[in-house]
Amino acid sequence: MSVAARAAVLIVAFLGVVGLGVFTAVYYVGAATTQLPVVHYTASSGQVNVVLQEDPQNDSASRPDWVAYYTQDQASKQWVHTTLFSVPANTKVNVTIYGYDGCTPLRNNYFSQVQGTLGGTVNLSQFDQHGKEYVTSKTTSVINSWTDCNVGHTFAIPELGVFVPVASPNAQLSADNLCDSSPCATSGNPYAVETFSFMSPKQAGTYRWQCFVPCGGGYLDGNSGPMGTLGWMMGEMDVVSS
Ligand SMILES: [Cu+2]
Repeated sequence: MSVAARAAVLIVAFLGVVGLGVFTAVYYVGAATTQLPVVHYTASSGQVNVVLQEDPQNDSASRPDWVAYYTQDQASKQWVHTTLFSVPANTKVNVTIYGYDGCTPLRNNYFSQVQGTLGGTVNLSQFDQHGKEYVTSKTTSVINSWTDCNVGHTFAIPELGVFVPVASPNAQLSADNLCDSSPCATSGNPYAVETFSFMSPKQAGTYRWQCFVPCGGGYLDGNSGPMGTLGWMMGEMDVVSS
């Protein structure tokens, strides 16, 4: 082969590799990060209320079987299929999470320990599908996912040291009666409600949040799919200057 022909082959091969890289970035990374709405929360009296739910499934056309978080719009109370929200800086953030998905023992039970919340605790209530409250407003610093099956996912903002196990319905309710249509409603479904607070940082910026239960069913070690995709088990909290 002549030098020119070899050079041509090399250039074509190089462009092929570049093209594949661009395609991968746009198709897999770009597609997952575009088109997601951001729910903006505004404070009153120095506090802001963030409301989330996590479900065994979701109402998307593309990935209906993936576990997912939803974020509640502050004004309309509509559930938005997104994990992007914003809060003002240096503000007390009160988080409420409705846990509809069933229990999965944490792979590392260290994350049963509540960390980084005000008081180092969460407040927990659990309801069966008839609305009967079987755990009432319990303040706790641990939700031990290995002694009882009662954790569905986690909510963690590693950069802020916030690690919160998110409660699920108990083992029997998880096996038999879970919500099967998203976004889930409190009537007719078993669920847990958990509340906790933390201070948003003084520094404006984007803070990644993440579930630490390897809940990507059907993926290697459960660590891909929804676990690695914004809008499902991974999100961003934008902290905006107030
Ligand atoms: Cu999860």
